[in-house]
Amino acid sequence: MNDAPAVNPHDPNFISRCNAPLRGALEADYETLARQLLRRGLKIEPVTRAVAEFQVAIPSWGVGTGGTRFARFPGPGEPRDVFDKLEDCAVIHALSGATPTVSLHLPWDQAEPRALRERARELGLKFAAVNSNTFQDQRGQALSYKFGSLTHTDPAVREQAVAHNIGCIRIGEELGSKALTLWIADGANFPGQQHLAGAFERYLESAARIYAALPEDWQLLIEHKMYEPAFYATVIQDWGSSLMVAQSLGTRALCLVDLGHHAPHVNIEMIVARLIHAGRLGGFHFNDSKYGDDDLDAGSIDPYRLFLIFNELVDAAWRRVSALQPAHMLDQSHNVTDPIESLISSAIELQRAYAQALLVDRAQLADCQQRNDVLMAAQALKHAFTTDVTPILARARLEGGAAIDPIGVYRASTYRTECAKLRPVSAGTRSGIV
Ligand code: LRH
Ligand code: MN
Repeated sequence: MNDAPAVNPHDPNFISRCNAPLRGALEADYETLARQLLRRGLKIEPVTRAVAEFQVAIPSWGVGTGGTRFARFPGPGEPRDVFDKLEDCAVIHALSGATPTVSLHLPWDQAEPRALRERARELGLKFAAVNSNTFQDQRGQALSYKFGSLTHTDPAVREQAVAHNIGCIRIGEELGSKALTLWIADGANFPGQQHLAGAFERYLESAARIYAALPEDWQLLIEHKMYEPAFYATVIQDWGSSLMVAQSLGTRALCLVDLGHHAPHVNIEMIVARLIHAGRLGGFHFNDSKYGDDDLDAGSIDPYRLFLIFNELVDAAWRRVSALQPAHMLDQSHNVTDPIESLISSAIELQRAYAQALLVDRAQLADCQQRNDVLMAAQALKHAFTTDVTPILARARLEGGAAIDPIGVYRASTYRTECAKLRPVSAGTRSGIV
């Protein structure tokens, strides 16, 4: 940004100036926790190192204020375009140290790939999976997706949707991405509206053509969703449908789990365990929800569920499950908070769940499970979950040149105020997430 704001939150000197008065207390808390863990036979350093290496991608569509079908209340300094979004993503990474990649959504983030790549490089960012969009009709689009895209009964509409996805792959290649996330809204609102088997077969045929266009080092991430915008049947409605697709397409087709895409009370950590068993867990869209696809901040409603998901990932690593490298991404809609603050704190809540999962005494847990000592088995998980790992998370940030108190630094900076001056208020309270 050629007219840099007065106090730039990603200025390392500013960050270390803010860290200085906090270092002493952090040191003391860290030593206390280290002693506590040592009494449990656990070394703190490997956990801190693992947390420092943990990365999660930021959804470009998450840095602008989100909305619902009722309204959207834009905040000051809304990003005007993908370049403003990259600026905001750079602030999130500078302060959290955990978000070096951005997941773009096309055509929402359409821009000249070389300029995008160059700007990202300047900001120290890279691109994660790209997301296609055949759930909206774009201006000038020939054929409508009202009745579906990859599964539409009209082969010309399916052709248009396949071409769009292949176009996204080509742009992603220029950006250095290595995956396409494929979520489609295709489905029905009424019984009888859609032939359930026929729609799935049309999906498989269309997806096979997208898969065939993948560069050999790319992955196709299939994202299932129970409902919305279809309210009776969604073609890729659950993990079973997603797994069937992945297994029919090929080894580089994997399943992406968006935490908000399940019915309330569904055991998502069990789904994660099954997809790991099948060797098809490709990634996550982390968020939280109480009812539907609420896209709330990760760990804000049910942090124990988030912990149990990371517990499955750490357990698989402990069992040396091969080639398990799920792509971690956030997918949230920030309707009433500053998106930058929500994304910083959400990235940290993922690190928290990961660090806690690393503190599970897996040998003790396995022994309790073997002897059906139910209570002690449950206690083994709760003991880790109830450990306050905040000093580990802050230490990992400090060692990575990020902020001990990232929200404090962000608020002490004048970033949002400067953005408000530079970025005119976007007119009107449009609904929808962008
Ligand atoms: C669908 C979804 C999908 C994105 C969209 C923005 O609900 O989770 O991942 O394309 O949100
Ligand atoms: Mn998602």
